[in-house]
Amino acid sequence: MTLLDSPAPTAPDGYRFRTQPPVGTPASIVDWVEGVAARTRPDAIVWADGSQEEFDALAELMVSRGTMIRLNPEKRPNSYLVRSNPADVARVESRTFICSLQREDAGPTNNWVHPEQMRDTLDGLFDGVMQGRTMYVIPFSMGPIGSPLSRYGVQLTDSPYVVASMRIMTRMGERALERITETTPWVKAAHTVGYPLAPGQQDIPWPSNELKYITHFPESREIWSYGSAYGGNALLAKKSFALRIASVLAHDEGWLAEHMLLIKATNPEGKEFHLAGAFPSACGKTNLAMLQPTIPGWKVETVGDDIAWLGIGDDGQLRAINPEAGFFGVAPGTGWSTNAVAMETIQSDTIFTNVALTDDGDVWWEGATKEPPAHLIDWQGNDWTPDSGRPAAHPNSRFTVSAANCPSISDDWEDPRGVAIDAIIFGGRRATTVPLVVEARDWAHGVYLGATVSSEATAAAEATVGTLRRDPFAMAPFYGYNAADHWKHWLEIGRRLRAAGGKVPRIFQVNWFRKDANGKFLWPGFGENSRVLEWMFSRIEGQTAAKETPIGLVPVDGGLNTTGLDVSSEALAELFRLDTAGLLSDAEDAAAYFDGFGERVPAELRTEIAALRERLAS
Ligand code: OXD
Ligand code: MN
Repeated sequence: MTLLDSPAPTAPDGYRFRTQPPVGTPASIVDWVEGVAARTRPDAIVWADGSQEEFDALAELMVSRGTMIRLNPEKRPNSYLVRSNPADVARVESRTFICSLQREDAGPTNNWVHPEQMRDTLDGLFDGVMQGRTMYVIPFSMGPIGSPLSRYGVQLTDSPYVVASMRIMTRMGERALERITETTPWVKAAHTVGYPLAPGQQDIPWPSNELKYITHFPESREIWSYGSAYGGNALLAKKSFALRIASVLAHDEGWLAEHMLLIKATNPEGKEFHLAGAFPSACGKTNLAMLQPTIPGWKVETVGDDIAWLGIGDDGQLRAINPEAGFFGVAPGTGWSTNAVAMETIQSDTIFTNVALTDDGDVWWEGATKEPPAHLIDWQGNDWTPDSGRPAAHPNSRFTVSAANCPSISDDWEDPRGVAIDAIIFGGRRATTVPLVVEARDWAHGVYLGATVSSEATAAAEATVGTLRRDPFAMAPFYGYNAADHWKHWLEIGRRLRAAGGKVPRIFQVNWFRKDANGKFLWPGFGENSRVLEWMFSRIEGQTAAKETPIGLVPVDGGLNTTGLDVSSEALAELFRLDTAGLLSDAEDAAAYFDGFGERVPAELRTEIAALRERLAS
């Protein structure tokens, strides 16, 4: 019996999974699946078709194994809670590798191991690793089915949780497989939880392995992931494909794969603008993607919350798609007062991971409501009360939900041509020095702002508190190649955009997180950020002048709409205060950071630093 004739696992409700490749499946896929199966030796193979029936059967299977808890259908229809192993709760950057042939091609932001050495390691780890389990085959499309900007992949996994999550996060199954022909390029993504089962061995709710490897082979466009079932470690379409591997494809093919949200803003006259924004993790990206403006007449709608693929369209415009189909959002801090749109999005059809369970079968996390419930079961399955002295939900607990569930989803979010970008913004988390908003002087200056995105290190980050953590283009953990080559690529895209004759997007830097001397935030953020968007779009429309400063263009006095805003004039002044000493020290820090990339740093960016220092000094 070949593996492809293996017995099918049967779900508790009697659903029969598909165990044969659909007619017309390219031989390249069948051969690869058989090859991986021969190494990993699963008990069965399932070809995911992406149907609702299949999702329901997987959920049923996981409920019966204790992996999932079905939430109260009256409170949270079609929704589930999953608790991970406490040692498997986040992306593990220290175990993430870019295995390019040359170390320099991975660059200083990445862990590097030679591909041959990594393949030796993986050969050992993957040998028989799926014994006792089912291997699921997940063909998927990143980007709307049929968009010229979309790309394809096939993930193999022994985790039904990953299959269910991939159905929410990507367009997967039959409709994706139909698009892959013998000549369509597709990315290989192999994943295992690293927990084989001996005959008769009882499974556990969240199988994983202490040892983890999240590995990428940029030259052969492959991803191999071992030992984790959580988030970006395991949903390989997201950070591993749509950013790390796609950044390499984009570099080679002349487009951009970016860690950016996408929104459409409509002004009171009905004019639409599209904006792409890069923010490091934990800088309020989901909130901006689902922003509800406080200024009258404005509307903001969601195109994407995490990743954007951008290319120059036939019309010479920079156009962007959201390659994902769902949101994998951080739950804590999401509440009716901070992000009502997200709260509405997750009212049903959501998988929650590592949040707390209420006594009536619903979910809760810190920030969901002002007052915590009197009793909960925490993310580790233990009794919890407000006096417990520990969070009820894990700080990185998540909701996984389809973007189509989002009440603010934009009508053009699946436009196969992509949306035409008017503005690009770069944000970090800076308590000092960086003003609320600055417009770049030109494209090269904008690329400099992108390459130098920074946040003060917090106690949670692996750096000395008070020092700057550089996160160029918010891509530091997600580059598939040398970051300095990415900056060069951005400069090149700028030249091509100018040559194409379309409108070139304006570039802005924002900082919602500046604090006063007492450590209090100067800017209220959330819906009030719409005032900053309004200023950007009035700049684009040529409706408002700006003030030249050594670091770029800022609003003239009264240029930012403050009607109805509860911020003192002193706080406003402080939000835009030019701290020359701090800015000079930032420039020194940026120069030192660039030195780490040596010769690969584009000369234009060195020139930007020199010119900035000169302007600041004079
Ligand atoms: C994310 C991240 O989870 O950027 O999106 O870490
Ligand atoms: Mn992200």
